[in-house]
Amino acid sequence: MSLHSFPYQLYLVISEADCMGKNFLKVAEQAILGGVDIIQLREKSDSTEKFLQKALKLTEITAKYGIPLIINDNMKVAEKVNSAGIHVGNSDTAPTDLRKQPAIRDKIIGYSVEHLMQLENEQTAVSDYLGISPVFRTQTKTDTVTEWGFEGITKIRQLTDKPLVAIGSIHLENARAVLNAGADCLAVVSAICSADDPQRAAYELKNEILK
Ligand code: TZP
Ligand code: MG
Repeated sequence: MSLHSFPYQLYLVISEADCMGKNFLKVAEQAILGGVDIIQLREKSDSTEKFLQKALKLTEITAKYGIPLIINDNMKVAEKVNSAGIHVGNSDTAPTDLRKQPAIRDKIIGYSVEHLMQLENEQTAVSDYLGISPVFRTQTKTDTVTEWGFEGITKIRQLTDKPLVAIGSIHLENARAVLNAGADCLAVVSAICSADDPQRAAYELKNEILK
């Protein structure tokens, strides 16, 4: 059962390191001004305390613009900043367990699909959206399993009605094809975080989605 609708089309996944020395809070704000409508903070190597401090600062920006903030795989941080949601992978805390946590149970839960078998388990059923991870191999995250490609998106689309968030080497040139293959939402890291002008990069991607 999903608790939330998912009316988002351009999803920024951000970490400080992926912003290449730029201020990640500024990048996030510029991305919002360009048209990003949901943001995930993904800090894989920070202590919980450091992650929390970043999340608190980012919350000031997302709250200012009314943009949902999703926390990657850290229940404590998600709880403390009262984020809109949490995103987990196939080997993180299971969505069914997240739904049992009082502070988490009502949040948006995103779940990455790395194997087709996951579509048969109850984890997908209790999630609000599924990440198709990765659509294409990417330098941003190298420990990936299946490279889904366009065919993989279409196959998953046929197996589930859940909102599908595609991630992995998505940029302006392949954005339309990823949507046409069956994705509902595009998630990007480098297409926005390493752009010279993150606001413009977000604007162009959003424009492509809305075409
Ligand atoms: N999960 C699957 S691929 C990926 C994540 C977090 C990184 C995507 O980064 P980029 O730079 O948009 O390819
Ligand atoms: Mg994980």
